[in-house]
Amino acid sequence: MQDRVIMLADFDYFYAQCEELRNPTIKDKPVVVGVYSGRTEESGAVSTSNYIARKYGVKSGIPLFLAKRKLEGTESVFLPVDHEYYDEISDRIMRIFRSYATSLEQVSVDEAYLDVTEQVEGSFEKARDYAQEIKADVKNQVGISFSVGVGPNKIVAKIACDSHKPDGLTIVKPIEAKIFLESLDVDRLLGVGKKTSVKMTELGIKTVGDLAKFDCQRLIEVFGKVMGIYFHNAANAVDNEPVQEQGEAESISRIGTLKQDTHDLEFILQKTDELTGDVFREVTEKNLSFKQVAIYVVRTDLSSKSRSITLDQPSKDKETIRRNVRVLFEKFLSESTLEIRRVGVKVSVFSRKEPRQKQLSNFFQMG
Ligand code: DCP
Ligand code: CA
Ligand code: CA
Repeated sequence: MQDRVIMLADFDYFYAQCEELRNPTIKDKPVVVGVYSGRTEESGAVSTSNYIARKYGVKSGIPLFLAKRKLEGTESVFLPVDHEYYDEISDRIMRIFRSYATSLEQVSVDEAYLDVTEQVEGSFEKARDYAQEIKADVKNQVGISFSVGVGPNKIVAKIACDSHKPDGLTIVKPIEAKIFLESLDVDRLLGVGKKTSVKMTELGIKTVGDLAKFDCQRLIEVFGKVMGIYFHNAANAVDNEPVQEQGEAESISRIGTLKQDTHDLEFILQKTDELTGDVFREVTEKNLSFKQVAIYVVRTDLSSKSRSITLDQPSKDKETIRRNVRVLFEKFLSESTLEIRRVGVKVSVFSRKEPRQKQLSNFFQMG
């Protein structure tokens, strides 16, 4: 079998980078994006932060009050998460990725595997230029930077990507893959959680190299057949999992800013018609039927709301989206007098053509 060339792209400090994109004046300051739980002004947790804030020890998961304390005396900027906005940016980048790869597997809002074997004719030399080309294209079109790992399979690509951030590009050729993994702690491997890692320590396995040398039969006895074989192979940099689409998207949406803030239905519908056109094009491309139509609204005071309608029957039809968007806006405008700044159209609850394929990741629950 010809060696595959697999890329993992992971967007840099993603939520915070999106916020910098929307407001470049905050770029040189510590930026923290968090989920405010609402109980007190400062309760909640940090979702992520830019690299300036990270220098002060502010990272994902820590309490917001602690982040505030660490950044005391700086010109820090704290912002609430805006998932619709990040999803929209993520979708745009994923669409660009798709044009560069034979297959694309999106694993989260800010991460995707690309199989580019054909595009670079199996060459890891060409892969370097190719990755740089994709980075430049996304930077130009969207304005977001990301890190890339290139390897002969998904496991190696992922770890390669993690090894150099932000704006990294790390290439691990097939012949280097085993040595590249050897010195890492086992818990760097996907599927080695806390419990598994404790068990491995008991077995005297600390590094991926230890795991690679460990008797495979023993691994199967301890972790079961599926995971035992997976661990043995992964540690030896063997991974034949294909890069494959994770079923269909959960939803397809577009958001846009109105030319001026307004409360006028027809003015708003002009904009949503454009958005509906784009949503419909993607629905058609992917040959999907949807059962839910939703609108998203950002008002002048920056508060955001969404409303949805569930259809009786799955539909593939543009007119159905338009009609329901109109109904939703008529109702929404009659309930709220605030002017509207941004609007979005979303369809979701897709009928699947076939059931999702069982993924190896389904087994990771046991870790
Ligand atoms: N995220 C979150 N809560 C966490 C971890 C992550 O809400 N505990 C969100 C915010 C991140 C996004 O997921 O921007 C992607 O997570 P990553 O782990 O990839 O981290 P970042 O993209 O923020 O930073 P990095 O540059 O290290 O990839
Ligand atoms: Ca990231
Ligand atoms: Ca990520």
